[in-house]
Amino acid sequence: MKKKISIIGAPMDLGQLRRGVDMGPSAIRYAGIVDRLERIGYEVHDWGDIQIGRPKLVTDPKTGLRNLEAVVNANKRLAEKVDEIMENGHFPLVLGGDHSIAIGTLAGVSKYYDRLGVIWYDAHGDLNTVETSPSGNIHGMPLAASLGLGAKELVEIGGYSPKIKSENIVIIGARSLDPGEKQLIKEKGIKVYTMHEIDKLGMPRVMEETISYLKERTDGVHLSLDLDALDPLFAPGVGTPVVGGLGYRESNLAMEMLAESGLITSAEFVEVNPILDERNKTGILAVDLMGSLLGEQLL
Ligand code: HAR
Ligand code: MN
Ligand code: MN
Ligand code: MN
Repeated sequence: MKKKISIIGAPMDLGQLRRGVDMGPSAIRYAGIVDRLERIGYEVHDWGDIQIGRPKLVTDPKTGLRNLEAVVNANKRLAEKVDEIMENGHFPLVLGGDHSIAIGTLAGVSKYYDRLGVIWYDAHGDLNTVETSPSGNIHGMPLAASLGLGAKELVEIGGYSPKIKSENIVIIGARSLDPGEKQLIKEKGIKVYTMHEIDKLGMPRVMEETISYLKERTDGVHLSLDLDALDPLFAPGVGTPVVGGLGYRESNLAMEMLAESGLITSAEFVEVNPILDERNKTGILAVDLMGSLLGEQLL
């Protein structure tokens, strides 16, 4: 694990319809992320937030895509910043923002690896394209875009594609997949632990399998953690909650096992929406998970 962490905020709420997730980075900082990581022993650099602006909300009448241009522009800026963090040899920790920002994060990170792995910890697959999306919301598309599928403006962010290969992805926590996403998962043979498998195997086994699967085939692993992977009981401050989700300890254990593995080389925490939250419960949870991921010891 690198000793220096650089935090970058992406206050993006244009990849979906509910305002407020742009305040996610503030809520996570307010919950004490910098102190928390410094106490573990890291040198922490907070790079502040990328500029998103306040563009007029638009839906493309032909494709149904929402706010495409603004999402693309913000992701290009994020990709540049993440690239700079990588260039400096720091561990990039990206704070969302809705999940559309993963396109920019991966664009910034992936060029530093030949075989980047991704753990997608999420209730959703985020594998929609223009054709399969039920909503036109880009936060339902970042994993597909990173595979090189979907609107070319999204796919080409960072100037290269694809960022990742389907065999280097593990999705954990899925329980709300659209028909087109299910088809794509089968077609590409993407490794998915749905809630069903997690219930059956238990989180320790799921993480052991995930870690050994990625260890043998990748040269770096990005963790993209959508707070809606957790049950809304623990993470009420998200835009698209889905009941029957992962537990508080279960998720901390997953992060602790990742810390022990030394596998993770970059991370992002997304979809924290303080407007929908209860006393920053979800922001505080996010910081707890980051502490576990980055090696905080209980004893
Ligand atoms: N699958 C749905 C869509 O494409 C819902 C998107 C999911 N919301 C998220 N992403 N928070 O994980 O619109
Ligand atoms: Mn997501
Ligand atoms: Mn690469
Ligand atoms: Mn989600």
